[in-house]
Amino acid sequence: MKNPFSKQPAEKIVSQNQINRRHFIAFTSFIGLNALAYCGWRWLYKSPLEKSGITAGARTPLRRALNQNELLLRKTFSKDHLVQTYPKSMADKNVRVNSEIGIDDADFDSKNWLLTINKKDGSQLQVSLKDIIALPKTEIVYDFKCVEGWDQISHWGGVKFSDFINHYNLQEEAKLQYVGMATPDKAYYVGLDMPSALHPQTLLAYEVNGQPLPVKHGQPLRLIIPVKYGIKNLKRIGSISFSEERLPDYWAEQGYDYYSGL
Ligand SMILES: Nc1nc2c(c(=O)[nH]1)N[C@H]1C(S)=C(S)[C@@H](COP(=O)(O)O)O[C@H]1N2
Ligand SMILES: [Mo]
Repeated sequence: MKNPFSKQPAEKIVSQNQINRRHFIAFTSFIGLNALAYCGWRWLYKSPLEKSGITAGARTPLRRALNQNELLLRKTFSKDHLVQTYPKSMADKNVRVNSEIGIDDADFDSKNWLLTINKKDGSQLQVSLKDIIALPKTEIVYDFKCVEGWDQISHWGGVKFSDFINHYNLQEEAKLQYVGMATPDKAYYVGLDMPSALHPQTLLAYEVNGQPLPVKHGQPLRLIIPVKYGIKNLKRIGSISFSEERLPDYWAEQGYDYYSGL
C-alpha cells in the first residue's frame, strides 16, 4: 500500500528553450570572467615597477596594496596584544636553519664582538655580550613563522629590546619612527617600525633552548621579533641605528613587504 504521508516529488518540466538559455548564460559568463581575469593580469603586468629605493621591485599597484595593508595593521597594532606562547616542552629541539647571509664569515670572532649603537647625536655606544647578559633575562616559546611557508615552535632567551633601550638611556632614540639592525659585515640588514621593536615580546636573544646561540642561529646575539615574519629576525646583530625615515631592509629591496607584520 502507498504511504499517504510520503510526498510526491514535484515534477519539474524544463523545456529545451530553458536549457538552451541556461547554457548560453553559463557560457557567456565563463568567457566574460576569463576575459576580465586576463585584462586584470595584463593591467598589473604592464603597470610600472616602483623606482628602487628602500623598497623596490614590486609592481606599483601591488606595493600600494602592501602599503594599505601596513596602514591597517599599524592601526590595530597594540603592545598589549601578545603573540601566543607555549610551554617549553613544546619547543622543537631541532631548530630549523634558514638562509645565512651575513653570518658565513669564517674569520668572525664572537669573543671580541661588540654591539654598536649609533645614537641620535652621532656618537656611538659599544656594548659587550657580558653587559647584555647581565641585564634582566626574558624567555619566550612561540611559533616562529618564515614567509617561505614553514613555522616552528621555538624557545629563545635574551633581553627585551625595550629593557635594553631603557637601561642604556636610549629614550630619545626610541621616539624616532624606525630602527635598523645590520650584521657586522653589513651583508644582511633589516628595518623595523618602532612600535614593533618596542613590543614587549621583542628580544635581543643570546640563547636558544637554554644554550648560547650557535653560529647558524646568529651567534652571539640575534633579534627575535614575534610580531614579524622570520625575515626580520636578524641573526648576528653588529649595529643598531635609529631614524625618522624607513631604514634599509635587505628583503624589501628585493620586493618583499617592508612591514612584514603578523
Ligand atoms: N643574518 C641573517 N639573518 C637572518 C637571515 C639571514 O639570511 N641572515 N634569514 C632570515 C630568515 S628569512 C629567517 S626565516 C630566519 C631564520 O632563522 P633561523 O635560521 O634561526 O631559523 O632568520 C632571518 N635572519
Ligand atoms: Mo624566512
